[in-house]
Amino acid sequence: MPNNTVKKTIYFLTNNIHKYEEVKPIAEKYGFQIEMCNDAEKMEIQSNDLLEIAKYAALHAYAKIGKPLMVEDAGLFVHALNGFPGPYSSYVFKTIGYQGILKLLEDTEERKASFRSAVVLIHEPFIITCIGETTGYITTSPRGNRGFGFDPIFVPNDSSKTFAEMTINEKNMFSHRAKAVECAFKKLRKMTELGLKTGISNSIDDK
Ligand code: ITT
Repeated sequence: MPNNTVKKTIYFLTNNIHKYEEVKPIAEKYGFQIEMCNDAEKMEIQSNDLLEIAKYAALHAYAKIGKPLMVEDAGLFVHALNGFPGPYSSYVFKTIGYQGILKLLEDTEERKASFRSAVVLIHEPFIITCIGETTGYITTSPRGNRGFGFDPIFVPNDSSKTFAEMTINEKNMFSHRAKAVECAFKKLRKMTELGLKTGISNSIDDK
């Protein structure tokens, strides 16, 4: 294989098949293919900052795997709960679930919430970071059976459907993850094209 061949596979460090399915069409749109990579090795530091968590996990995994990879960390931030569960969304979902969030908001009219996503993509010599945010509100009861996590109780602004009532394509038109991932692949495409033009393509060849 010639030296300047750019292999376009990015390993996505996640155990969440739904996240993979949401990210796949976006990566493809920019000419990359993603492969799900078991995140058993994923180091999750304790931090209030999603990007810090994702950065640490990506660098740690890259040191081990040495292949182009992406980490995406997301969370639900509920305004009336001062941003809870935020970076603790995974644990909160596993313990009290979305029913627990509905219960905490039972007598609250303030339903505003946002989903945030932090993406870290490493493709030597580039380290790309992007943030995506989608604001909306928490419903009073769950609706829809698609998606995962808090999807049945979140309605993004400018929609009447919860994420769980949307197809993947529809969710990608609104979601925090789609915004962050789109930003990351757009930057990566720009940088790899520039790399090819300027002759630094060898350093992004993951053979
Ligand atoms: P990883 O293996 O990639 O870490 P995960 O399911 O743990 O997958 P995150 O850490 O990014 O995913 O997200 C933490 C939790 O936040 C997740 O378990 C969901 O409960 C919730 N969440 C994140 N993104 C969501 C989305 O798009 N829709 C609904 N819930 C979401």
